[in-house]
This record gives sequence, C-alpha cells and structure tokens, in this order.
Amino acid sequence: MSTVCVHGLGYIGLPTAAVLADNGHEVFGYDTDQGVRDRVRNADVRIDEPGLDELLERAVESGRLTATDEIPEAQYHIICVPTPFDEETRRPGLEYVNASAEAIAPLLREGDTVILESTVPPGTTETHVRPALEASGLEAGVDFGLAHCPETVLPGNILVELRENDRIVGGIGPDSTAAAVELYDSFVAAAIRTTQDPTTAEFVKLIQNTFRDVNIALANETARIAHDYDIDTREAIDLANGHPRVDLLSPGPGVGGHCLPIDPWFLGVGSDSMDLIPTARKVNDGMSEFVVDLVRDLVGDLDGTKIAVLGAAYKGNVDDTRKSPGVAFARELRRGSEVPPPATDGGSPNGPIVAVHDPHVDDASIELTDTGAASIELVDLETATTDADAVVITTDHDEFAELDPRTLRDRMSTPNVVDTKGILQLQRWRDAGFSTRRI
Ligand code: SAJ
Repeated sequence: MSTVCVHGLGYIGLPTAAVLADNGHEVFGYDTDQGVRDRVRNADVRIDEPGLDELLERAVESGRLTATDEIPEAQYHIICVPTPFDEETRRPGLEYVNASAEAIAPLLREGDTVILESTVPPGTTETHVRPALEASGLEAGVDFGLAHCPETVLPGNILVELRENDRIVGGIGPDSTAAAVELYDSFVAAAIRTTQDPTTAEFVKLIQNTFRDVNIALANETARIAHDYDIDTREAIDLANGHPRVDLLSPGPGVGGHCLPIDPWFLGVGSDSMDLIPTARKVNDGMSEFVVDLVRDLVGDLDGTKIAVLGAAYKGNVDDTRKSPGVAFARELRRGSEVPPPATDGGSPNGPIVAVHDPHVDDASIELTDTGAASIELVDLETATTDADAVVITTDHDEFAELDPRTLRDRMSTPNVVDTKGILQLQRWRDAGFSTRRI
C-alpha cells in the first residue's frame, strides 16, 4: 500500500481519492478551495453520483482519506485539476496543471511518481509538467516517475467505471509506466494498457471523446434529414443498426457536459489538420435552433407564448448543467428578445416566456441570466407547465419518462409536446390530446 496525494477534489479527484482509500492506500486530498476541503472532511458530497456518499464516508471515517491544507510528501501524486476551456481561443487553460506541478516539485523525492489525469492537449505532460517538476533537480524517468493516465469515467456511473474501465498509461520511460501501472492495478479490475509516452495517452483520450462527438453529430444530422423527408428518425436508426457493421448513436438536442463539446478542440492545439471535427461541433451546437423550429411547427409565432423546458442537466439522472443542451435551447428561444416580457400578462411581443424545470438541479447551480435570458426561470414542474403552450423534453431523466400527459394537459394552455430525447410514449400523449414532435 502506498501514500498518495490527489490534487483537485472535483468530479474525478474526489471519487478517485475515495476509491484509493477504500483499497487500503493512505490518501491525502488536496484542493486549493477551503470549502471543498471542509466538505470532504465532513464527508459531505455535493455531486449527484450513485454510491459516492457512502464510499466517501467510509474513506474518511477509516482515517485513510484526509483532506489537507498543505501538500504532503507522497509516493504518488495524482493531478486531477480542471483545464478550463476558453470559448474564444478554443484552448484549455493549463494554469491549474502548471500550478500543481510547481507545488509538487519542492516535495518530490527520488522514487516518487507523478501522474497527470486531467484532460490536456497532446504533449502537455512533456512540455509543461515535466519541466516544472524537473525544477526540483531530479530527472523524470530516471529519478522520479512521470506518466499520463487519462480518466475515462462516465458521470452517473463513476464508481463502477473507475474499477471496470480499461486504463491507458503512458510514462516517461519504462520505470514511470511501471510505477503508475502498479498503483492502478491496486483498484482497477479491467486491463491497464500501456504506451511508450504520455503524448500518445493524451491523444487517445481526446480521440475517444471526439469519436463520440462526431458520431452523435452524424445521428443529429440524420435526424434533420429525416425530418425533411417526414421520416421517424429513431425508427430509421433502429432499423439501420440491425446491420452488423452499423451502429448509429442517438440524436438529441445537442451535446453537453464538460468533455464531448470541448475535448475535440484540444486536438487542434498542435495540429492544422482538423476538418470534419469542427464541422461536427457545428452540427451539434446547431441542434438548439432545430429544436426551436420544431416548437414553431407546433406553436407558430413564439411571441407571447410560454414554453416549458424540461431538463437543465446535460444528460439524464445527473445534476450537472455544464454546457447543457436544455439551457442552450432555453437561451435560443429567448435569443433576440431583448426586453423581458412581463411575467403576469401571459407574455408580450418580445419572445416567449421560458420556464425551465429540472428535478435534479437546484436554483443555485445554474446560470440562466445572461443575454436575452432575463425571463428564463428555473421553477417546479407545476409552475413550468401551467399555461404553457408547449412542453419540450431536453434531458432523459427517468422522472420525465414517467410524466402523466393528462395532468399536464389540464394545466397547459395548448397541449403541445416536443420530445428531443425519444423517451416519451407519444401515442399516450396523442391519446391525451397532445400534438407531438420528436427527434
Ligand atoms: N449524447 C447524445 N447521443 C448519444 C449519446 C450521448 O446526444 O447517443 C449526448 C448526451 O445527452 C450528453 C452528451 O452527449 O449531452 C455527452 O454524454 P455522454 O454520456 O456520451 O458522455 P459524458 O460527457 O458524460 O462522458 C464522456 C465519456 N466519454 C466517452 O464515452 C468516450 C466518459 O467516458 C469520459 O470519461 C468523459 O466524457 C470525460 O470525462 O472525458
């Protein structure tokens, strides 16, 4: 068993630290945010992630996971800090990665190993982390280990995937790789696959998410084409997927989260060869506009109407609203509507009233108030749907699949529904008097 310091206690660092502790390691969790450290000390989880509460409680109570204000010496340092995306330059900020490496350098001892898990452009471990650590006077691959091992877990299923997903490890020299593999081997049940350098490992992570993004774009474009032919996309995709070499993904209102909409751009940091990938991004981002057109098909002119958007989380059964397609769609509905309509008179000629509801998301965690969005509110289901002219499902939460169309119909001004996730049994809704559209 080893001493491990996990740097950054967010979506990835916190579950990783807890799993390591649960597997017998002595784990220190370091985060620059005092609030985060205090919450970990109290085993207080703010992420909607199955099983994490109990695991964290166990790790903290056993004394094997300690949130710390000062970075300790440790046999392993795992860096799980964010690489925030700059929308204008389409590049990641590496300041947190750099700061972690600089903070580790003075504590680094011969034989220790540093592992970068944060998603970064290819080459970052070599060009940023390595020089910062070598300021210690020690040499990577000789005196200490340095490797990249990208995280690949799916939000909503993190604890299962931490143990059951294959891992890719690319170290500087064979000793770095071996040291990192030894640590992951202590809790990963799947294969740990190695490559000879960190840059390949960084690249692999990015092409995995790019594969998903580009293939979802194909599904989304297929949906738009099917719409022009008045064909039910999901039925067509289902039939097409009966072929042994065809596996189209699911269309929807766009692609959200902190990975798929962002990671493809990281590939372009050191390459001018991207052509298809940016086009796929454009297709996925354009889905908000397509959904607005579907609503117009049903409702006509949107001025003075009320639209209930069901789903602010970026995907089903999670509370994460980062780059959420539901939020993008709500904003798209309000685009160009500079003046907020009065809330009481059923609207004005200044665009629709947009009411967003999400049972997994609370008020504090969502920003709906920027340009043109002043009249978008996050409200309960009854408030959102009362007097609405259309309900639009933008997230595949279980709660939405179980909605009762008759209850909604009785509250709404006009019974229209758009299902962008294909989760409703639309015949039931039609039987209840709804006009329907779906992607
Ligand atoms: N989506 C579709 N159609 C689909 C599948 C997904 O529209 O057929 C949408 C979702 O609704 C969501 C977005 O794509 O808005 C992303 O959802 P996701 O569940 O596909 O993936 P993430 O972003 O939650 O997690 C991804 C995963 N990457 C891959 O599956 C290759 C996860 O394994 C990574 O660890 C994670 O990114 C990450 O951290 O990079």
